[in-house]
Amino acid sequence: MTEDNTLPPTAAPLESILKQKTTLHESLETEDKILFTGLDNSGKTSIIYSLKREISQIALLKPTRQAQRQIFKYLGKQISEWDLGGQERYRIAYLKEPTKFFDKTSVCIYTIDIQDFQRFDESLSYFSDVLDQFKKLEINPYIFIFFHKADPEYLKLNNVHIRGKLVDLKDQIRKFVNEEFEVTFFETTIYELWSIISSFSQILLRLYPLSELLDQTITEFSEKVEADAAIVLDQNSLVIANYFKDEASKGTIQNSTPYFLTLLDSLDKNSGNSQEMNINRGEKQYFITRFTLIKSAGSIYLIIMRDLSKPVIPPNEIEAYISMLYSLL
Ligand SMILES: Nc1nc2c(ncn2[C@@H]2O[C@H](COP(=O)(O)OP(=O)(O)OP(=O)(O)O)[C@@H](O)[C@H]2O)c(=O)[nH]1
Ligand SMILES: [Mg+2]
Repeated sequence: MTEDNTLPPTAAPLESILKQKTTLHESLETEDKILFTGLDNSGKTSIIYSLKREISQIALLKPTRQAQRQIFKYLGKQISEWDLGGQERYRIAYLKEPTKFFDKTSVCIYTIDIQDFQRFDESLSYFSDVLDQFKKLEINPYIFIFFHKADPEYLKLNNVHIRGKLVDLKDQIRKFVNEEFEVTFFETTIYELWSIISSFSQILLRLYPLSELLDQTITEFSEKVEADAAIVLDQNSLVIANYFKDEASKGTIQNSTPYFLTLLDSLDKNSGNSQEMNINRGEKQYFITRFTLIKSAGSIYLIIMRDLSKPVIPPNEIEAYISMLYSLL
């Protein structure tokens, strides 16, 4: 894993470079510390790999040695992520030096392997130790409990049993927390990447305003697919997020947008389920798609404008971006 400190490409217009440099600079200064802690083998490092979409690495994982600190970018934010190896000897070491390991934590993600009943008491006891460190340091991080390894197959076979156990665990955790911290529970599994992405997006929404996350993700996505402009609109044509490489691109896409929306809607009515269109117009190619969010009945439109010379956007890039939107909106 590498530190991601890349600066924006020099080809970008000055305005956008300045904007990004400020953002990068500000976020480096105010970078939020996210602590992943919990017993050994509970899945912390696997969760981090899942967030980075480095799933293939999970099969090769070894127990994490001591504390591993990385900076990584997620939803356009620089996150300082601390993965505290959970083996007992390390846990003892962290508790001896709370300032070094626990101080300045904004978010604490505590993972519990829900398939490992035998170790629930041990996990609760360490959780209580971690809370004590925060209290000692007089900090008040958000606490997120990941009930991890909530694999679909496992839940199907053990649902009744596990539900009872999780209710007990939640009660005990709330008792420890004693309303001194804000605590939220998630069920996660590496077999449903979505469970991890959506939990993490909700966590970031506690730290940053939604508008900021939307702006940064569309910029990141547009640069990746070499778009001149991109717009996300809701069904009332209200702009949810947008990116323009320059003023000319802004003018071109804004002029074309009403035409595309009408076209997409009329196509859809006449020809069943066509929710995607590729159109070449002038020197530009446009990709337009419409999708529905689970939470609201309305549609969301994504319009991307690129130079005609660019190759087609890989569908998985579009899917990944739409997944981000799903998890944020
Ligand atoms: N069934 C299942 N196994 C998982 C899941 N996530 C991780 N694992 C497995 O759990 C084991 C431990 O995962 P790690 O990510 O190394 O655990 P860790 O918490 O980082 O452990 P330490 O580094 O020792 O603290 C690995 O064999 C993973 O493949 C999951 O969602 N479901
Ligand atoms: Mg680990």
